[in-house]
Amino acid sequence: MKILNLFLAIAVMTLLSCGNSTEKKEEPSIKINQTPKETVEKEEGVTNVIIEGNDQMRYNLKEIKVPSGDQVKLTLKHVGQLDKKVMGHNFVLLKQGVDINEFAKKALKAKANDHIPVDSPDILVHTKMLGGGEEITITFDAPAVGTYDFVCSFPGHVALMNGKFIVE
Ligand SMILES: [Cu+2]
Repeated sequence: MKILNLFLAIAVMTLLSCGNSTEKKEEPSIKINQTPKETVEKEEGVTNVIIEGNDQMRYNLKEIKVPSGDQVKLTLKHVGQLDKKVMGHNFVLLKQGVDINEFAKKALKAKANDHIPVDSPDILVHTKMLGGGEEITITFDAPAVGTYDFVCSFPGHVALMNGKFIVE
């Protein structure tokens, strides 16, 4: 009897593992169907830029290159889950010659305006502050040929969240 029980147990386990393996095989095909590839239509004279910010206080881009004379359609996506009060992200493009740390000090004080200093002469363009799961698109004309700094002006983020915006 004992041997028969053991045999049955093995048979059941084999059946169960077979069941699992067929389930696993189905997963990839479902995933492929659920994630259609993002298609960005190429418009003449328009450069699309998608930049992400995450819960680890990072942008996914360190450098953005744009041809001069183009219109820039920039989308900022907060791909994290944290609230904007604890892990807010924005995209602030600064004028040439502005020190990013000096700017961050001014931004720190501008809490009432989502850390964008009101009427700041340092800023070319900026997005609003986003929390996890949010995104926003802004459109602007590429500034003159040159290299510019972009930062997130949320308190403490500038050290990790900065990069170069290059117009060429
Ligand atoms: Cu940030």
